[in-house]
Amino acid sequence: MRAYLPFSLTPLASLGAIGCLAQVNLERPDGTVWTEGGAADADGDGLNVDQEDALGTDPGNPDSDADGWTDGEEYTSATNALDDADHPYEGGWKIDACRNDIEPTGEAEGQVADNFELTDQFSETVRLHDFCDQVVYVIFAAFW
Ligand SMILES: [Ca+2]
Ligand SMILES: [Ca+2]
Ligand SMILES: [Ca+2]
Ligand SMILES: [Ca+2]
Repeated sequence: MRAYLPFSLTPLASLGAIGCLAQVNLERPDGTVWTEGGAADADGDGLNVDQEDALGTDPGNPDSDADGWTDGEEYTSATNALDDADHPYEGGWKIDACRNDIEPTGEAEGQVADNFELTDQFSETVRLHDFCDQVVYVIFAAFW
């Protein structure tokens, strides 16, 4: 099942024919926008050929790592389009690109916690650092 993602691809020009130029405007969750002109998006994944070259993805395959998410969806979701174990959450949870820059500092108030994992209501493993720059409430309970 594919869930709604709160991000969108905004093609400034959608030219379908191979060899045509297309400028594509891609916005990531943190608001950064990547505008790149280049040969048209022949595989329909939302990335033109220059963008695919820059990312190392296959311009002839909409899902280069075969994880079920297109290269364009992965770029705008800040996941790795070349790693099938890394993809957007089914629940549509926003993943921020800063997740790879986080260094845990400890467990005291004000420190950065380890990148622990929990299971969400879709039975998918979610990782804390994916939600950097967002407010996250974590409720713990223990039973004996
Ligand atoms: Ca493409
Ligand atoms: Ca592609
Ligand atoms: Ca993919
Ligand atoms: Ca992936």
